[in-house]
Amino acid sequence: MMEKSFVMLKPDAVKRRLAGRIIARFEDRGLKIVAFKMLQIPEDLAMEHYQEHREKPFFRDLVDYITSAPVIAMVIEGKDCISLIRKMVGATNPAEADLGTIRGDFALETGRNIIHASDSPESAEREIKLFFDESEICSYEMPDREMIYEE
Ligand code: IDP
Repeated sequence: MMEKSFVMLKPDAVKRRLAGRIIARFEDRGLKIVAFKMLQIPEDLAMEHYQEHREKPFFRDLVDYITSAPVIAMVIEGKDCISLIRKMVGATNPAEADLGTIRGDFALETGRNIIHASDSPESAEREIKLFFDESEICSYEMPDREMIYEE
């Protein structure tokens, strides 16, 4: 099924100038970027985005980290792409992430794990709405679509 996922390059990815290489992995795989922006996340948006973690001991550090510098927020579309992108991103703790995953190749610690990706269709829908207006989500055909999908 065609899905949209919310993907965010965190401040450490931006400051370490890894954005191009990370984005290329999604493009190379055949996924389609349908929305894209750089922003410095305000504190209230950070707290809303990570609301499920508000009682956790690391919550304050997480909000400070995610608001510390600009992020690159994206909506990526593709067949069953929510779970696919989670696989490409790797485990939350980069020290445990498989080599070949984004976290496994570019990061070392949980609190500096460089990228966020939605973990379910419900969270994707919620997160896309938090960061993008409907008018910011683009629709276009990939000319090589039939080279990527069987039908
Ligand atoms: P995920 O980003 O892989 O979905 P979650 O468990 O949803 O992982 O946690 C959200 C984010 O909170 C993580 O990506 C990481 O930045 C941060 N985080 C999670 N657990 C810890 C922790 O134990 N210490 C510090 N930061 C954490």
